[in-house]
Amino acid sequence: MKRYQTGLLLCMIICMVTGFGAPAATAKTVAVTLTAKEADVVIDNKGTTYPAWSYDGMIPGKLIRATVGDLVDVTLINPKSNKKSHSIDFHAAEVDMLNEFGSIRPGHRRHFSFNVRHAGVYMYHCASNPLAQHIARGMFGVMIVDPKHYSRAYPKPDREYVLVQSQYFPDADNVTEMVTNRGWTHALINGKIFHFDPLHDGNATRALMSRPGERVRIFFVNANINMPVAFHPMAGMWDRVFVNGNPDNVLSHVQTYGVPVGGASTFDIVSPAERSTHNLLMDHTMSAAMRGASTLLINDPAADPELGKGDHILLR
Ligand SMILES: [Cu+2]
Repeated sequence: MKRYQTGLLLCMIICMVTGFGAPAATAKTVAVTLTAKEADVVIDNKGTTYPAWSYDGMIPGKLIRATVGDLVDVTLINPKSNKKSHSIDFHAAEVDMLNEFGSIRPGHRRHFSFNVRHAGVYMYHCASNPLAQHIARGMFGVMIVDPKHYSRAYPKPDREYVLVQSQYFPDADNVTEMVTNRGWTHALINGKIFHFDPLHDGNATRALMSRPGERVRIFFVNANINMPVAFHPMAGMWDRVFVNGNPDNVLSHVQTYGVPVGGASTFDIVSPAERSTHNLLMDHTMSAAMRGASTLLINDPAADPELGKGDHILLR
């Protein structure tokens, strides 16, 4: 009996340390209210403004996080003060595009709900006409659907970050340029050019951080209009890539992995434990990398313990 109890205790400790079995989820309702906003936002580290359309005035919109089996309960508000019709299209939803994803005029709201059945990282965006313009002007965001349990194949990470890449078209009314992939001058990461890259932008003040040897999980979404992304961690390797963010779709030790337009994947990187290092998380497509699509990851014992945890996963 004593041996049995000791074994059970050991198993519980191992489970707690490795994160196996956590989180023990019961299905819940995740309530989300999003308000379409037609207002200027800042699109670079020096304060340039742009006449955006966005959810709640933020590019990307708020991070929505649910667990497999949850009900996501959505309210979309299009205030009377707006000029355009707007909508919301969740890539995690299996519904009716003409119903749930339909456009609403200024002064109206839409309410619907859906169950999330598949773990992953998903884009959401406005699907109103012209689609290219509503996305290019900033109406997109990220939903993470966590699996019910971590496992050896999908371990609990030490830190998590959300990165969303998009194309910047300064001429906000030129839909032809957006559709034909001309006229984009820069790439945005979480809504700003070189947002977290002080190496390539003297006005950048922030970077991603981890301690050496930590497992850092990047939830990466491609919100471009026409450009696929070749996501690469300079001076490192993706320890694992979870295609579409699903723990069942695992690849090991990948140098560069493609993320299609409107797609997303989850990328784990583990830096050497015995030294401080830096990685540049970049789109290896040079037209994007050299115009804004690179992010510095600093792996240092003095890393801010708050970054990549709790509310500090989608940095702005
Ligand atoms: Cu819209």
